[in-house]
Amino acid sequence: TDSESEEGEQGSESEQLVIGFSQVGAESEWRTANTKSIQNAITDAGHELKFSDAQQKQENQIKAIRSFITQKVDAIVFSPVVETGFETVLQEAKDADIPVFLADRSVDVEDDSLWVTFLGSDFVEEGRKAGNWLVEELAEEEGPVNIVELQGTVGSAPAIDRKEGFEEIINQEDKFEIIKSQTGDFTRAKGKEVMEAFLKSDGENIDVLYAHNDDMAIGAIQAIEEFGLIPAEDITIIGVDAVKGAFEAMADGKMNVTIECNPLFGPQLVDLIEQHFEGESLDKRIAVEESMYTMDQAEELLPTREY
Ligand code: GYE
Repeated sequence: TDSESEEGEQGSESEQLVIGFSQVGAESEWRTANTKSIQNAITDAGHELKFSDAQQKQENQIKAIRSFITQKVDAIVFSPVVETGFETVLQEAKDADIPVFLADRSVDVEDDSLWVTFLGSDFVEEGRKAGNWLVEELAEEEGPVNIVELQGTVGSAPAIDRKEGFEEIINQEDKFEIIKSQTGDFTRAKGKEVMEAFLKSDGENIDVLYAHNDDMAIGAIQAIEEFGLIPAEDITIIGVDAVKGAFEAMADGKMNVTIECNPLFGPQLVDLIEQHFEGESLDKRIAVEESMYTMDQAEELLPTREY
């Protein structure tokens, strides 16, 4: 009936928005899944998307946001490459009355009125999970346990926080030591290259690799094999993200554990944007729920993984 269809229209009445999305880059499997999830959620909800890939460079993001402001978009979705240095451009967005939604990574600015809400994972907690897994796994080991660390992009929230959470846990026991720590920029190629250098200088002395994401761990696994050591046996391998590539590596017995970081929050993000435009006030910090997975679960879970 007429009245029903009117009701139906009212129910889905939310405003059609033009949304500018400044993404970090395409550095990892996680990132490609995240980009798709956000892009699809925006267009599936009937909004118009303006997309910009920063190729892991802050200056590109600042330019993209300025261009969104000039184009008078309704809202800006922003995943900052690094934490600092965004005050000016965020103030420009605020002055133009354009709400900014932080997705995935946060910024380190004093004035938190510069964005509406931050939807992302708790990276410190992920680091703690990695540390706790290791402490338990090597409980019988006397030590010293020599750890090498592949950090994410320098200055990025996940690199800073995953390091902090992991250290908080392993520093509670004297036997653990991080003997080398360097950035692999969240990419396979860089992860492999830096692991090669670690192996060259410390080779057989390395007991554990803690990689801030799976892509770097996967690159490192290749380096370890080429060096003549057995990944997950000679060197315990910890990654973060829980992407398909990590499940494949674990199913092959080449990687020990991955801490989940869920990139598929596009629909949740679009809900938040719509709620904001409907006049609701949002929490400043909204977390994505996640878990962790070990080698023995990999084969069973692999077919169910969506990213
Ligand atoms: O873990 C990594 C990506 O910001 C959580 O960025 C994200 C991280 C993710 O490149 O793979």
